[in-house]
Amino acid sequence: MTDVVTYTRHDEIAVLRIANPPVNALSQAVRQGLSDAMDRAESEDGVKAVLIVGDGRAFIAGADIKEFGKPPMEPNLPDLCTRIEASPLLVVASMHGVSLGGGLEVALGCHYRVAQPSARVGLPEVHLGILPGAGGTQRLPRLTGAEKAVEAITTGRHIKAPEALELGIIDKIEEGDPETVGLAYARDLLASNAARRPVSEMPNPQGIDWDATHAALLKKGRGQLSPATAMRAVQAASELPFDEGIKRERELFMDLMNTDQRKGLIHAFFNERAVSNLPELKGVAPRALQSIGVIGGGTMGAGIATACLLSGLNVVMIEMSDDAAEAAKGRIGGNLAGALKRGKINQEKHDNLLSIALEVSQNYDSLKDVDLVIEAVFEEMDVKKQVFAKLDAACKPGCVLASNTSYLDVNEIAASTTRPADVIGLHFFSPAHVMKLLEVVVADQTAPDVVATGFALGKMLGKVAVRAGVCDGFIGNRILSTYRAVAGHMVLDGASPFQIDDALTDFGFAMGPFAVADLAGLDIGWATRKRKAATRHPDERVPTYIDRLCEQGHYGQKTGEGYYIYEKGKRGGTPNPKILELIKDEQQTLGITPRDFSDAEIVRRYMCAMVNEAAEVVGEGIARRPLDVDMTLLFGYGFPRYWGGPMKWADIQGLDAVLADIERYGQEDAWFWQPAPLLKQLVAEGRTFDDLNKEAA
Ligand code: 3H9
Repeated sequence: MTDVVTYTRHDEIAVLRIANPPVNALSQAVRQGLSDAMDRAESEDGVKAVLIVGDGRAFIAGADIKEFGKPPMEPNLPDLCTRIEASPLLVVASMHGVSLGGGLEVALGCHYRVAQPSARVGLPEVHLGILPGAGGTQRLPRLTGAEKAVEAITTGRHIKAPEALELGIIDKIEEGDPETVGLAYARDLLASNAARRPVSEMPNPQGIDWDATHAALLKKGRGQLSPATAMRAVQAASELPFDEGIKRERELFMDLMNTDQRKGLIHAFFNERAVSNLPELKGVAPRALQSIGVIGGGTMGAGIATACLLSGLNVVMIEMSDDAAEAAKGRIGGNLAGALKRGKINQEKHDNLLSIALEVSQNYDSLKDVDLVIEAVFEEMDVKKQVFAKLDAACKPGCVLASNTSYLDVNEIAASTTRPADVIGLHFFSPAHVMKLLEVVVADQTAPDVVATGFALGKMLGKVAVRAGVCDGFIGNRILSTYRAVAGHMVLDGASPFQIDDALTDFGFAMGPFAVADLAGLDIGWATRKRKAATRHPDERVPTYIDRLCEQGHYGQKTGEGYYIYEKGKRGGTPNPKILELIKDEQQTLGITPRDFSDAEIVRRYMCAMVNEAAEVVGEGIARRPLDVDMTLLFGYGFPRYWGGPMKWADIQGLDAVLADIERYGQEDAWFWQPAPLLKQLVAEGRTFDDLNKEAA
């Protein structure tokens, strides 16, 4: 036996307790321990039943994801589940916290399942790019029917105990200490002579329209393979005897295990957690946070205030006039009404947040007690400096002064106060109560405990917080402006914006860059082009055809016309034929003969531009690690999670191949395609971005 599984006897019942913190993942030692303990229970006189329980906060959170990609170690999990189910003893699982993936599969290998009312179960493997590979796709549908199993397995959602009971996944709900509850249940079962009840012996579930479901899942997954493949495994449960179904599940599991998508999704899983774990903050305590000031109640400020209120923080919002204050209250009220509608809060909480936790004031003195204040006013340096001067005068010593600027120099803002060590950038993404990304922008003089406070706030708000240094656009917007630029170059050279958008959504992006531009408002890019015109390098290629559309007052979705035409009441837009005419005019003026682009070339150029700029950002220390870039793009820019992020994508392609393409593109446009020194260095040393992540850990 191993020390992560303990064995105790309670008369006729052997209790197998798993203690593998933090979440009882099924490492080799746990699998071996369970297998040995089953042997022992079966060999000891007088044992009639086995009870499996988990120690700490969960029953079992699944297979040990850290073992993926390493050589397999016996006993494997599918065999362990079969072995448990085949036991002549009565086997019971008592579940608390989460039972996920292989954890639920172990429970499904047991003959009976009892759970705490607060327990949650699920098969979330598709989010890791794989499928339930220890019998889950064969046993779950025998309990729930095929349709419900397909839904649960392809969404990977957590199912609360009452619903799990209704679906037949568990047999009983009972509150109390899991071991006590499990023992009582096992005793009752023994007393009533309950028979062993192997799920594998239950009838095959009825079939559904598999091909239609498969096609729908592929479409919904935007190229993600695991949900549609997992469905094929459930199909096997319906059509094949159990043993053959298990074999089919194994084949499909191994197919997915060998995909790049699996590597990308597991990279995302671990780095979503690692990103907020900064070595520099070890041992640094954040400042206390109870009340937050928000300056400006526009869409961004109202979103930030909503996020803070929903996380239990008090908010003092500053607006400039009665009308603006009313409008801000209305926006926050609208956001909270949405949370109420979605069941995130109840009516009483909703009312309290609006009437007690929120104060809207026109007087900066109202900020005298807040612990942190976030400025979300107009994006202009002079305006920001005026606000920070007022904050400097009004806020208590130790209050953190944050700017939500998306590209302005936080050092300059900090220098306009008497306390630059307390100043930081907290860059939220709109809508701020929904979007997960928070860039924590650290200026030259920001104190370590202020950085720690930025991360603590991110955690309280349920955000993925990423450390960024100061530069124009920080991590995300700086990289965005580069890959946005290459899309513009491809349009000038002959690819249509619509082909580019389609190629990139096929690659897995939530939206293409031109549909995004329409959503954000074409006037924003227009203003930036005008602002930067005077300082632009003569070799920089900047398309101006879209300015013609802006001059006519067409700014994208908000005016009904942009790259696409938007009809009221319809979702999405249809390509605007005017755009192609405007592009043709510009090509003629510039003497460009348009050429064809394949979708693959479009994606390659777009991604190479993104990776090259990202390598600059890491090389300059704006992002400390490649993983910081990956998480920024995943959580703020709609980058497909199953690629893990642009740096992971580049590692998978091979950095030498990416560099070779950048150098080749550089023969056409040497100004734009300058290989990043870090990329060249890594290729020369035969290292990857992931090597840098590991070195920084
Ligand atoms: C599977 O089961 C395959 C089988 O079907 C077939 C096999 C043949 N392994 O998230 P947290 C770590 S696939 C290893 O911060 P929370 C996590 O990295 C698996 N480590 O806490 C973190 O480490 P650190 C299917 C794991 O309370 C720490 O635990 N199961 C695993 O917010 C705390 O995690 C899943 O996909 C694991 N399985 O959430 C479940 N799980 O402290 C994945 C967690 O060093 N896990 N860790 O950063 C989760 O969804 C959440 O972690 C959970 C806890 C809900 C459990």
